[in-house]
Amino acid sequence: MKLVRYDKNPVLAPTTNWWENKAVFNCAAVRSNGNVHILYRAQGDDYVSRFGHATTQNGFDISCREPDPNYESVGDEMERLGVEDPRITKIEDRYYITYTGVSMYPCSEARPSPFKSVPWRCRVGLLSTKDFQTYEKHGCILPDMDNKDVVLFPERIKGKYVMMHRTFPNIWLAYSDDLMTWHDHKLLMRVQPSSWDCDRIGAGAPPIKTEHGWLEFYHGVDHQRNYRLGVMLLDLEDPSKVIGRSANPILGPETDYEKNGLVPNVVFTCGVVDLHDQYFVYYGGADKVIGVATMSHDDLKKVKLEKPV
Ligand code: BMA
Repeated sequence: MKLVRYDKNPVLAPTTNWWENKAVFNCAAVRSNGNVHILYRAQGDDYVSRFGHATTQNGFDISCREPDPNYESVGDEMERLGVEDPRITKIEDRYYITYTGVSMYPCSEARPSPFKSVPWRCRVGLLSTKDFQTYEKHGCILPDMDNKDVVLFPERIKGKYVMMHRTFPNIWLAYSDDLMTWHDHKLLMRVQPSSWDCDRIGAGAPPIKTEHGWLEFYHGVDHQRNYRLGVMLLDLEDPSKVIGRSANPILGPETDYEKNGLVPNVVFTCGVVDLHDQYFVYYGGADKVIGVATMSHDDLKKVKLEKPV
């Protein structure tokens, strides 16, 4: 069972605006008052990532798109190369946005990176908003730790806030009383040897509560650097118990806009919306454009799940 691409993809592409003329990709998505808000990562002439904002009413066609960045990080050394890959979770009456703040370690303190190249420093930040116009910056929530792919669960579980994060190359859980200080880090799922998600995995969209468990759309990467999407289901009461994960990917790079862009062969989601009994999966194609693909609730139940090793 696979996601079905919208036939008019991509739904968002670079414009001639200087801050988003190279790439628009990896967007958060959330429903609010009859709209889907899309907060996307944009790169322009300076290759610094900022967030752009667009809305859609039917989930497919863009109804509004702001001409200026909706959010940019100013004056924060830890985010001097920008803010990437936003994920939105509505908790009570606020939208919380987790994202990756990117900079470089000073050469004098650079530590070996897994890719033996630029010593990127990736910190996870937290913002919140009620209206996608004004933002409160809460700061770094995993200090002193290179990390990314953080998603928040939409409600407390057994009294605690819960997040998924990615300590390379696996997906972990952590718990908090206040969304700022995180503890009890616990390995949730490892890469699966010889599988589509053998090299690294990361959470995609914030988990969605279903009668069968927490539904998580995640990305998996193989040794050829193909980024694909799959799902996992976690126990509702104890999300550290994985009920199952996709035996096969539900979306992989097949079209031209998924194979050819700034980074080839990438489909990468940060936002999924439940609309008209369908999951609308918004995803970056080859780190350059945004597409949407859907799956009905009934079809999702047919996705072959297996126990992780
Ligand atoms: C990941 C993130 C994503 C990107 C992906 C593929 O590490 O940086 O923003 O889409 O790599 O390049």
